[in-house]
Amino acid sequence: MTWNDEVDPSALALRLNDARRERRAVAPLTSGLPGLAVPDAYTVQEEGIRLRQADGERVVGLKMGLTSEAKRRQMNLDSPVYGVLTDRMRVAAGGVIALGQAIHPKIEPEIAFRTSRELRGQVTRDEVLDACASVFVAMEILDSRYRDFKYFSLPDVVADNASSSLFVLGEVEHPPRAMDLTKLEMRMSVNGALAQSARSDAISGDPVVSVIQLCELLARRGQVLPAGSIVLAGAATVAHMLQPGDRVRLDVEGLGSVEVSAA
Ligand code: OOG
Repeated sequence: MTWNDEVDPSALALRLNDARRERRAVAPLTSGLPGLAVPDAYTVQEEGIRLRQADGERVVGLKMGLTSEAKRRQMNLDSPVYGVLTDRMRVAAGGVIALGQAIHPKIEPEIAFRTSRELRGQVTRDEVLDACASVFVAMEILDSRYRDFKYFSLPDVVADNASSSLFVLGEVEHPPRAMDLTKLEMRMSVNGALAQSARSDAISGDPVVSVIQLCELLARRGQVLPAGSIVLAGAATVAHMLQPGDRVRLDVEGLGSVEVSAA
């Protein structure tokens, strides 16, 4: 589609950024702009990140979304997307999430990587493992800026930074070749009761494949995965809607655990 003064990417990014800052849900962009395509939506996402950088936030990594069949079915969407993580989105392990700062937050069980070398374009599984210094347990807090957490197409979720809100990382980092990353049992409990569980191959068949896909998606935008990035590989299960008082814990076989509370 062609941008014009009425629907330029910065105006759309500003609309979503204001919604986030004011905790006010808005209509999906495609309800007014049915022609919005995925590449346009990434332009909106990039503009949105520029607004956050202008506000002093620093990019620390990327997140993959819709990498598991469970999530794709739940959201009725068919392909993986990425979003950007900033320093201000990080919650300390064991920390507290203030639900009043969000619109309708949900939490998901994840596996994360930290890169020590740049990755670009088409990469192999071995190249990803060589470029990742560590792998660890993580949870992502999603918070769509769209009304009722409802959007209807990939461009909507891409423009909204793949619904990302906050993330929490486990404190113990492991070498990525120390275990079979496709066979780890993941159990997320809320207030001591099991809420979601899956094996790590629910994430793209292999969480490393999420990183390969991320590099491909970035290459389409002429971008690379920088050294020193945190990468959230995508949720293994559907998300849990957070309620005040929730204490959420994720245990991943071989990787340890991480906890966060909601107030
Ligand atoms: C989209 C983001 C999904 C994941 O890990 O699958 C996601 C959404 O559910 O709104 O981050």
